[in-house]
Amino acid sequence: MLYQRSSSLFKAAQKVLPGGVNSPVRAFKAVGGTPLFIQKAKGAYLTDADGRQLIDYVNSWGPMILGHAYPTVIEALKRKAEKGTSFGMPTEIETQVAELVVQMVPHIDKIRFVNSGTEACMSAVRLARGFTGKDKIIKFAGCYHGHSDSFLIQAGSGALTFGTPNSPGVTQGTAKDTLLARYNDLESVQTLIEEHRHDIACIIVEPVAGNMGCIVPEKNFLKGLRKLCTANDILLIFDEVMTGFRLAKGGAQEVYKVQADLVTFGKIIGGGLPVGAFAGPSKIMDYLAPEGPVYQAGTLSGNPLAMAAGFALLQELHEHPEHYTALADKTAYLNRGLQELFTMHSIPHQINRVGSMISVHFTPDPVVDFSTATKGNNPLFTQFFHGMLAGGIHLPPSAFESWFLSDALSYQDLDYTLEVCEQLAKEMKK
Ligand code: HOZ
Repeated sequence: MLYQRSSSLFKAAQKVLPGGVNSPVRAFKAVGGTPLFIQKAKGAYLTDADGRQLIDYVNSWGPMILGHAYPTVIEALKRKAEKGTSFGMPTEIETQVAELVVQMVPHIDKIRFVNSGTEACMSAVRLARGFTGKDKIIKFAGCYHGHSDSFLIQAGSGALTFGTPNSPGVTQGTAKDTLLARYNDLESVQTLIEEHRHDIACIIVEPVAGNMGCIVPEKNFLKGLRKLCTANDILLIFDEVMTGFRLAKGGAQEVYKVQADLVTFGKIIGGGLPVGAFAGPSKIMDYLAPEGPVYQAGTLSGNPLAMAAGFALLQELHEHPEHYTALADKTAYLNRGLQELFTMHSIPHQINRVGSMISVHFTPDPVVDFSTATKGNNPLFTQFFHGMLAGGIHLPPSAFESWFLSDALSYQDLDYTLEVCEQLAKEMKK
């Protein structure tokens, strides 16, 4: 049996962890079957608890952009760990990572490190509210900005996967301050602004959506948001937890040439360790405690291990931007191959891709927002997911997640992935 050990580990986990996991998507509920338990990973490959090697297209949901256990990251971690793992006091490496990020990302002067993307988005919104003196925020249906209360309103990712995009436990009081617009629909944003003209502190958006599958921003969508924000004294927050340092050194701001007022980052800024951050110009960032009145804090913020790993990874990306070209080429190659196979076998599909973020939606119609994303054929996705897994390909266990490629993938890995897909496509129900 393929998943014997994973299955017994899952049974043990279910006794002591709610649902047997520490983050819902991992439980495989959307696709059924036994969640994979991972033993180790190196480069482009995972080894599961049953000792099977799998080609990884999840890459810890993005940060392993150069592959797992990247040598300079591991070396930096080992060296740092010898010197102690947490002090709750400032260390030099925090400034070094901050200096590097300020060089790589456009339009930011200062950065605050936190422990996750959730914390980063939650804190950025608090700062936007404090800075503007306004309460309401606009988010987009199907976008996911972590699990802080304000964002669990038509949220994507696991919340969407499990049919609870509006989570119980979020109070009416909180929910009323989150206004919902449609992704790629500037008119829906304009209408909300007209209705709440003096009350909106910020618009938060995933510049490339990755939590309802991958969704590409239409031409002028991000530029249009910028214009609306500027005209109405609203701060624009780019949630770059997925796109930051992945699409380009400077993330989506660089790719789409749109300036955000605040940007948020996730685990990639810690080389895959538990780190998040938010950043912006001094004028806004100095509104944070201890300089300003908006409070935000954390003992593990700027943790030396996380900073060491992040510095090693970001430095490699900074010094070798050719990784981005290689990644985009590899992802385009996969895109073309998948497209040919599904077309040849008359399987209705859409493939959305930006750089090294890509996903397959099993629907004949373009997928541009929450409503079109939810029209995908989920039973077909489930069949695809399990077929690929049985063939040794690890994809996200939900149609509502982006795939993330790593530069450790070889063209042989991609060809093998397409071979597995070809076998499967012949059997997939139309
Ligand atoms: N919701 C996360 C991806 N968008 C998955 C987190 C995890 O299970 O690690």
